[in-house]
Amino acid sequence: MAVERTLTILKPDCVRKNLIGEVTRRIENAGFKIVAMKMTRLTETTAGGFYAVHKERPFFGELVEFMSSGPCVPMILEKENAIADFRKFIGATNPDEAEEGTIRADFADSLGENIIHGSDSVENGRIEASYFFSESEVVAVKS
Ligand code: FUP
Repeated sequence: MAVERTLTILKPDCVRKNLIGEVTRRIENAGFKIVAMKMTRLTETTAGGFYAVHKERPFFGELVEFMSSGPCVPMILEKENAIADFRKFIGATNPDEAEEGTIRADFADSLGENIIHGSDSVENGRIEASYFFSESEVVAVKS
């Protein structure tokens, strides 16, 4: 299987609930290598840009408001089959539908505030990673 990269964001609810450490520990224990990481705060404009694909959807306004409501922690993660494995690890978008033991099942309150993001394809992962990180901020990590 190919080594892939995925872009995750520990969303503002994750930060507010003091879950950065717990979620990061689980990410590392699941075998994902963190190759870039920072804390930042999106503005309504940058949050809207990140989720531009959803701009015609009825939930877009709330999504932008939530994603810019406080600091978040984006990371680039590397692992074999990272895209699919990470989506499985975080669980379904709606925490009510997320499998037991996943991040969203364990920690998310609602569909709108669901703790964590994970890229849905290698190509989108690349685009999303470049939204937060320059090349010089991505490090080579030995396994
Ligand atoms: P995901 O790929 O799991 O992050 O889910 P989507 O790209 O479909 O949605 C992005 C974010 O929009 C979700 F994390 C939460 C929000 N959303 C809603 O608030 N309502 C919806 O019906 C769908 C998504």
